[in-house]
Amino acid sequence: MIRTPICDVVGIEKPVFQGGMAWIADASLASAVSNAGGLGVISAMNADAEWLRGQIRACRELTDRPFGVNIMLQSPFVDEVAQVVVDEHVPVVITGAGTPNKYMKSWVPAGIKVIPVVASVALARLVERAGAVAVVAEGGESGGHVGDLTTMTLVPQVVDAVDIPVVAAGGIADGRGVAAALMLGAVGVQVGTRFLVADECTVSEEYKERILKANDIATMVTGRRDDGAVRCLKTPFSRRYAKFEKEGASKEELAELGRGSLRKAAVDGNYEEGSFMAGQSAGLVTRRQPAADIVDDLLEGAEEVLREATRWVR
Ligand code: TUI
Repeated sequence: MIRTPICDVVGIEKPVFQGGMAWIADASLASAVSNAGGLGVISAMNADAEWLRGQIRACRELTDRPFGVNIMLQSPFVDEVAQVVVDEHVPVVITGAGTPNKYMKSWVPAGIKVIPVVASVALARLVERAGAVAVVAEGGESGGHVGDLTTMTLVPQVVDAVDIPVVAAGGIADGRGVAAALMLGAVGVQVGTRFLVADECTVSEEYKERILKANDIATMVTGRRDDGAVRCLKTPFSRRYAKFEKEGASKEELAELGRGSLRKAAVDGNYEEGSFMAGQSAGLVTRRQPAADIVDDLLEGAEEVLREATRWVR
């Protein structure tokens, strides 16, 4: 068994967070991960207030354990969903893609445990001062919106910079990754890509198949030119986007091309026009399983390699 300080901070048994994947992470997946002893997370990205409220209530019907809501700070609905998490007494809020301090002023006094995703030491320090109970240090191996640093370099630097617990994310999809994260000083992991193929994940079949088929070089990053870097599978859509970018398309033209693309992948399974966000760990994801088996495999796999970890020490 692996139990760490993050378990007590959020009231979970197993130090595994499920990534808050936009258009994908709903009450079905979140409740399955929470019931398995990890922290399930609902993504508020695609949602207006009423959709999110419905998902939070559905999640409460499906589990009596703690769960989180992921708020993507660039979402057009950010102000309204920021209020919903207060009204609905959501236990944990995880933020991404920006600086959450403006909202922490209402979340922290409401008793919400705020755990921002950070891609730099500077932001980790800032959110610690603003009352974050922990941070997720996310390296650029992850899917979706990514920063520049790798998990290997970011995690230990964030661990050294803050006194709150650090959860590692980016590139972690099996027990070896979990063990490595613990060696870097993290006390938990956040995993997205591997949960895409969980039985309880409601993403399109096409998306699941593409993840299962992906190899080590199956992903690419677009958007670096305009500081909105996004990692997704190499598909007709992402190659077209990259070509437009290279040819000097304006930000507005690119926004138009990208509009609705994540929904087309996640909901419609449209391979030609969809944006299939995924991390570099997709090549490690080879089988469908219940979410509970994924949580246990991550931790049991870590235990196995950690027991051997001193093999070369003389
Ligand atoms: O947020 C994520 N991952 C995401 S958000 C997302 S939704 C989306 N949809 C369409 C286009 C683009 C995105 C999909 N995946 N991860 C957390 C994360 N945060 N990664 C990197 C950062 C980050 C980067 C810079 C956080 C703060 C930051 O600071 C800059 C600033 O705003 O101060």
